[in-house]
Amino acid sequence: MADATSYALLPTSVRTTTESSGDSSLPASGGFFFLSFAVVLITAVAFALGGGFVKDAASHVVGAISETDLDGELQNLHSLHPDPVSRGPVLGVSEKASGGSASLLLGGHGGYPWTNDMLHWQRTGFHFQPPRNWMNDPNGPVFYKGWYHLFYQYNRDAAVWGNITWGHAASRDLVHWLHLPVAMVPDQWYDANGVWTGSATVLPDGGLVMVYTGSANSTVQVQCVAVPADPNDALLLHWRKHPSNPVLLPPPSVLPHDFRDPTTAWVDPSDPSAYLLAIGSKNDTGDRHAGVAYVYSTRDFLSYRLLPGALHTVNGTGMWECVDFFPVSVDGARIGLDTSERAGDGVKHVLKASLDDDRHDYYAIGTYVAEENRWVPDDGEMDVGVGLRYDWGKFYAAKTFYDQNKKRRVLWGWVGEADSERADVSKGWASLMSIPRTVGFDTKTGRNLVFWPVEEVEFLRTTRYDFSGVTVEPGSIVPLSMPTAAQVDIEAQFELDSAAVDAAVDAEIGYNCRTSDGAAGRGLLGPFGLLVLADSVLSERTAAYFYVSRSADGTLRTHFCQDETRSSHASDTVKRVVGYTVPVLDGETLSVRILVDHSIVESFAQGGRSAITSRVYPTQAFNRAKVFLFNNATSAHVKAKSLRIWEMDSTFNHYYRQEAVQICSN
Ligand code: DQQ
Repeated sequence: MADATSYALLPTSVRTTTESSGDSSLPASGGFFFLSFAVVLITAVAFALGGGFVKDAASHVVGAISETDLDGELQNLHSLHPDPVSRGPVLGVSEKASGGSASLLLGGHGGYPWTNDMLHWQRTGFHFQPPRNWMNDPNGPVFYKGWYHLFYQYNRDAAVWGNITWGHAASRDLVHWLHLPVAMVPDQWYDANGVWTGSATVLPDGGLVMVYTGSANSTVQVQCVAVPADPNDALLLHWRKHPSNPVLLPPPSVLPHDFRDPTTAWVDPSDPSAYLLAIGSKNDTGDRHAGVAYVYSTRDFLSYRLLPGALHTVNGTGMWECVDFFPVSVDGARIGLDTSERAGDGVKHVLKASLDDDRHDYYAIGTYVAEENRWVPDDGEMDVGVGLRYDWGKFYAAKTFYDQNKKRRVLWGWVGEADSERADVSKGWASLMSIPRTVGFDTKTGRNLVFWPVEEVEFLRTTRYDFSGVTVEPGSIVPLSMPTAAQVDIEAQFELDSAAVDAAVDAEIGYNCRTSDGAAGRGLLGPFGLLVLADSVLSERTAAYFYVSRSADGTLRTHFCQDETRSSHASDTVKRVVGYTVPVLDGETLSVRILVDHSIVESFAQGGRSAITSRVYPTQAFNRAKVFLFNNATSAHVKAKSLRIWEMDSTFNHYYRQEAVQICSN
């Protein structure tokens, strides 16, 4: 599909600056790199003439599932429903296809004619992904005997969801990984349909226990326990499923396939010899369609007691998958708290649920009243499932862990594909993990969390390019000259010209990223920001941008959005405009950090108050990805007060063997 955008490249000025290189600790002025850029004017129609949006095209597929009995089950269902049916619900969990339209079910034909070079380029350089095949949720992340462990939902047979095992990798620093043999496979009756999501609990003596969901068959989910076969093995290579499994069956009040994904356990504040853990579920009685988090008490992880009531429930939100529940320090005294930290002065609790209905991770901050088995959101209107999200893009089934090594809380999220299942099968893999992000309370707003790439990501920065001080005229684009921008870390701060802001009394009211024209729209005070993974003529580009509007009461509102709609000529990828308002306090400049790593773009606005993740699949920009500044506002000049871009090293992950353990240990 050719992009309908027509614009003329009209260089109006050329400027040179110096910049630093190599050691990223050097100041910008200390290096010898030469920068030149052209300011390119475009007309209002330039962006606006772009092609229409390609909305989500839900794919309905039946893919490669190895167990014969399950195949039989799918066949039966398929004969009842002549239309394609999705694989997930049949097997007791939601849709797992990537969302693009060229599905395997349709014979694997059609769709964009991807070349091997393009598909090969889509693999990332510094994000975690298994060497091959399908991955989904992060499981049981933990720091154990000097190693960070990441387990994940993994199909070792194919690049589509099914036959779920626990993949496993370990790392010294959360960015360089040692791929280890799978930790658990479906080899028991109680997890024959899949070893599903679970969490790790570190015991006071340093021991470790995993509680996970066994999918016994397509209609029953049970909870199971596994422990390290050799607790002295820092790599945790072997796991022993407990002979008492399953340790927990669905209570009579819930449907047996709506009972999954146990959290990390925390010490019961009223009984230090007991642990509590939460499990997500759904209450479909009447027309409630409520998401629910139930809490169980246990002393030995083998026998459990359901506490009366529920930790929390929200009508209309449907099945809560992958619930997470953890304390945050609200006075900013500590960046992370152990999961067992008690509620009280300076400590609130975050409840997160992954909504099966819309595949987004929602959270709220509130008060945990342990003695009443109750959690109450600070703001009822911003409750779980209706308010804040961890990320406004493609990001699901996330899980945090307390890193006792660096005393921080770290978040992993599953970033699925937005291309077709057929393309996933061709490239031989599907899904990435987000960059690991620290999670903390935003002491400035007092209302939200902040998410930020772990500091170890900065060690991957190599050559730095500094474009600070560039002013972008209304309706213009500025190419940023650097050799390649497929793996970069960008940090920018923008200033909107204050005269234009004051004059913009008529700035649009009710702007919404999702329903807007994205980067192609034009308003008095936006959109402006960066175009990444762009080709030189901008026929493909992904925009991370701000848009300042007014609220009904006349105050300014800032939106942070990501526009994927022009990210690829391929029409069988899901492309959307995503994002939401982001708080900007008096005196703050607008700031964004963007991690670009081939087919993933992760952006963090205002120090991480808002995060957006996109998957994009360029057909022109691949291998020669460029970055541009743009300002499509009609009246405001925008100055990039600071703008630095680092090339990023690859993490060159290793497969498990003794030499690799040595290399990764150093
Ligand atoms: N993925 C797992 C389930 C969980 C879902 C199955 C969330 O345990 O509810 O792969 O993506």
